[in-house]
Amino acid sequence: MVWQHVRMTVAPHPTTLVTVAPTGAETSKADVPVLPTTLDEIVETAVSCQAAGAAMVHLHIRDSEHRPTLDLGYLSAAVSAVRATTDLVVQLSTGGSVHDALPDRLKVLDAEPDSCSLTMGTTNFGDDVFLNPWPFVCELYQLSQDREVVPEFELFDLGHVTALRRLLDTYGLPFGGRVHCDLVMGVPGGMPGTADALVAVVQALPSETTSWSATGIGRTSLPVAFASLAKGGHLRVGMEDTLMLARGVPVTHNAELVSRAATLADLAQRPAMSPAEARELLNVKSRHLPTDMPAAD
Ligand code: KMH
Ligand code: ZN
Repeated sequence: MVWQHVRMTVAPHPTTLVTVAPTGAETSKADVPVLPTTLDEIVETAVSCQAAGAAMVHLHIRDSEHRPTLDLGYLSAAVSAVRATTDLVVQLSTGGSVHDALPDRLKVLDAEPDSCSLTMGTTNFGDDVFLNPWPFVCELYQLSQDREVVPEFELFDLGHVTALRRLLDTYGLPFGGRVHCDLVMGVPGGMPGTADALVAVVQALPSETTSWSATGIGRTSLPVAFASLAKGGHLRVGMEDTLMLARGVPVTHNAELVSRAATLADLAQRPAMSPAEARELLNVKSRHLPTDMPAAD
């Protein structure tokens, strides 16, 4: 067998979706003052991260006291501001914080994001529990179909793949017809951030899956990124998941993590894709006003 003739069964996408998750809900501003929490900081972060190679932003919003909020006014203001200043696909978290009530998490879709996260099961989350009971998952999924919001299925464990299979069998394909997953690895209580775990999940993904990314929490960020690229996946990075660039080197801006991810994608010869390519990949509804087009009065 001549090695040049060896083919991969599924060709990886020629470019890499880099998603930035800049803030999260679990780190406090007091502990990490450079965490973007105000609207101005979120917008500046989104603009810088798009320039560094991000095509989608996964947003958690904070209130005026820098506390996580699911208040519709804050959410809508952030969606509008990021849309007005970038071309990024805007994904709102429906996971919120571990303390958020399930009905409040459903209301996130009222802010009309392009995409929403949708976690496929309950997970121990450090000392807390990230609650995602099956009836809630089903309700949120059907709401995303009704509201024409493209879900990103968050998989924290191998069992979440089984739940995704069940969801697709019960309710059919998401709005837009694409099945995009994100492996969230290395959460204390979820699957480990290892290449072995990544391969096990990827091999079990439903055949309807059209794209997937992976993110590794904390020090698993780099091994998960390498494993994802090696397996043909996309990348999520950001201060929601990783606060250190290396031992003793804190992240000072999300763009550092995005820029590093874009460099890895270049090395893998699958450079970071543009927001326009990401819209096509995920088939999000056209809600976005291009940045060069003035808003109508
Ligand atoms: N903050 C975590 C408990 C998501 O955004 O959908 C949940 C989370 C997942 O971050
Ligand atoms: Zn999140």
